[in-house]
Amino acid sequence: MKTPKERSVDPATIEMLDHVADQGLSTAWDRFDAMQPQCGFGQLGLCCRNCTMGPCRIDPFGDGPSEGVCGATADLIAARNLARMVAVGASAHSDHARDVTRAMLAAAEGGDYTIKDAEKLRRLAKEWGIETDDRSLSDLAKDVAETALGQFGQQEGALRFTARAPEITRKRWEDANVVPRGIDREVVCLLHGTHIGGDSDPKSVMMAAMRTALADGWGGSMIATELQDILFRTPEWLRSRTNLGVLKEDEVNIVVHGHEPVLSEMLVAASQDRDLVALAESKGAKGISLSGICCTANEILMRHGIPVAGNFLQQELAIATGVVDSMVVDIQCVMPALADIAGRFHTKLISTSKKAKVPGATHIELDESKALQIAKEIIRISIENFPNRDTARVKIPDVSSPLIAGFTAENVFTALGGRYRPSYRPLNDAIISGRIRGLAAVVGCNNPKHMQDAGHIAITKELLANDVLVATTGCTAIADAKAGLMCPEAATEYAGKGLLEICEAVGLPPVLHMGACVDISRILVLLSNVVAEGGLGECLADLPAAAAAPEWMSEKAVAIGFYAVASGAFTVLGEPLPVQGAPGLTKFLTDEVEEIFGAKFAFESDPVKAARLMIDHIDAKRAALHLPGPMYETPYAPKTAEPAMSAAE
Ligand code: SF4
Ligand code: MSK
Repeated sequence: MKTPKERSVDPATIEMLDHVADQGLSTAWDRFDAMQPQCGFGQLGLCCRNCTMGPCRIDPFGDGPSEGVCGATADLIAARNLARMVAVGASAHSDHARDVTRAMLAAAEGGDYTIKDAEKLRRLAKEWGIETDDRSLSDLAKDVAETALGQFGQQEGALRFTARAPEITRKRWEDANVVPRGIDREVVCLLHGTHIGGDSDPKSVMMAAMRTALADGWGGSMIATELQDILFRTPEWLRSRTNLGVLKEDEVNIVVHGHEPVLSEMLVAASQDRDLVALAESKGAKGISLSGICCTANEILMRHGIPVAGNFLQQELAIATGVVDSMVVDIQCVMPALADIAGRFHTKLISTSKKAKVPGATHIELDESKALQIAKEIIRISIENFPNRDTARVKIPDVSSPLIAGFTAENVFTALGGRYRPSYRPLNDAIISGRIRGLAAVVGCNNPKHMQDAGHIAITKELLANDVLVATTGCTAIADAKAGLMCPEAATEYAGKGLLEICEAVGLPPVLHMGACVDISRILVLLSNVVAEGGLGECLADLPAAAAAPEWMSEKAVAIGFYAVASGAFTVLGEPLPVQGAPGLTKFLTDEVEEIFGAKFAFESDPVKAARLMIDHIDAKRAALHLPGPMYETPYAPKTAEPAMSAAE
C-alpha cells in the first residue's frame, strides 16, 4: 500500500489522505490498491464480451486462443473496445451540448435563463447563415438553438463547425472519408459497426471512431462551449484560488461537481440572494460559499471566478473535510463512492441530472423552466444542514493557490495582439521567430495509477522551460493551478527566456486555463486561427504544436485523443490506450495513422520524456516550415545539429 506522499504531490491531498486514514475511511486510492492485480486481458484490450458466445479473451503470449469464438482477432477485439470508448466519450460531451441547447431554447421563451453575450450570439448566427437584421435576441436564440439541435440528427453533409478548420485539414478528412455528418448518427454508426459480425477490419473500425470523435470535437463539444458562452457569458481573464483551502470553516459550503453548468450557473445567482444569505447568518454561518470539483468547477471559475476546491481525485477528500454542507452533482466523473463518504459526514449529496441518479443521494432534478427556484431550494437545504456539522471532525488543509483563468480563442487574440490591434499576428510572429518554440495542449484527468498531479505538473514545467506556451483544461488545469503555474509570476520561475519575454510583455501566465473538458474546442479554434493568420503552414498538422494527457482515465479522454489526432495534433498519452495486446492496432495508432491525418499517438508514462517527445515534434514541424530553432538556449536543445534555415533567409 502506497503512502500519501507516494499517492500525490499535492500537499492538501497528502494531508487529507492522512486524515481519512486516521478516521478509518477509504478512498479511490485504497479501492485501487484492493483491486490489484487488475485484469491483464482488460489492460491489453484483449477481452471481448460483445456477444454471449463469449466472453472471449486472446492469449497475449500465443499459448492460448488467438481468436474469439466468432473469429475476431486481437486487433479487432481491441479496436472494437476502443471504438466503444470513443462512442461513450463523444456521447458524454455531446449530450451535455444537447442540454445546453435546450437551456438556450428555454431562454428564448423567457424564464430564468437569459442571453449574456448577445454579440457572440449574433456572430454565431451570421456564421451559420441565420438572418440577424432587425431580429430580437430571443428570435435569434431560438433559431441558433434549433440549428444546433439539428446538428445532432443531421444525416448527410458536414457538421457546421467543421468549416472552422483549415481547408487542408478538411481536405484530409474528406480524403479519409471521416467528415462528421451528424453527431448522433456518428455515434450510432460506430456502435453498430462494433456489433458481432459487424465491421471486421480493425482499421476501418478506427476510422469510424475518428469520424465520431470529430463529431465530438468539432460538433458536440464546440456546440457546448459556444452556446454556454452565449447563455452564461464568454469568459474574460479573472483571478481566483484553488485547492481544498478555499473551503470555509465559518460559512455554508456548497460544492458543485460534474460537468454541465446549466444548474451551477443558477446556483451562482442564488447564492447571492439576500434572503438566503440572511438565512445562513441566522444559522450561525458568516455567509454562503460556493466552490467546485472537476469541470463544473472550471465552468463557474471561468465565468465568475468561483474558487475550485480540487480535481477528480479530491472529490472524496472535500467531503472528508467535514465542512461540505452539500455536494451538488450533475454528471460525468462523479464517483458512486460519494454517497458512502457523504453518509459518514453530515454532507447532503444532491444529484440533479435526469440522466444520473446516485443511490443514497437526495435527487432534486433540474427543470430548466424553474431553474432559479430549484437552485434556491438546494441552497436552502444546504443552509439548513450547516448546524449539523460535527465541528470536532473538521479539517481544512490551509492550502490554496492563486490563479488566473478565463482564456478563450477570442481573448487570447486580444491579449497577444493588444486591445487596439487584436490579432493573432504577434503570437504567430513570436512562434515564427522562435521566441515561443511552439504550442502545447496538456489536458485530462487524475488516475490513481499515477501519482496525483505529478504528471501534469512535470510535463508542463518541462514544456515551459523549453519556451513552449501551454494551454490547458479540465483536471490538468486544476493541477497546474494548484502548483502555482497559473499566475503571471510563474513565468519568471518556470518559463524559458523567450516565453518569459512574451508573458512579461502582456502580463500572461505561461499556462492558459481555457476551461472545462468540452472547452478543448476552444483550443481547436485557437489553432485554426493561428493557421489562418498565416506563416505557420496550411493545416493544423503543420503547426509546431502537440498535445498530451498525462493522467487520463475517462472515455471522454479517448474521444478527445482521437479528435486531436484526427485534427492533426501529435498526442502523447501518459497511460497507454488499451491496445497493447494488439500489435497491428498499436502500429496503426502510433505510426500508420500519421499518413492519413499528419498526426499520431505516442504512449509515455515518464512526463519529462513525454514533454521531450512533444518538443521533438515541435522542432521537426519548425524545421519543416523552415523556421529557425528556439531563439534562446533551452535546457532541452533541438536534436538537429544544423540550425534550421530562418524564415527570412
Ligand atoms: Fe467472443 Fe466474438 Fe462474441 Fe466477442 S463478439 S464475445 S470475440 S464471439
Ligand atoms: S473532469 S473527464 S476527470 S479531466 Fe472534466 Fe477531470 Fe477527466 Fe473528468
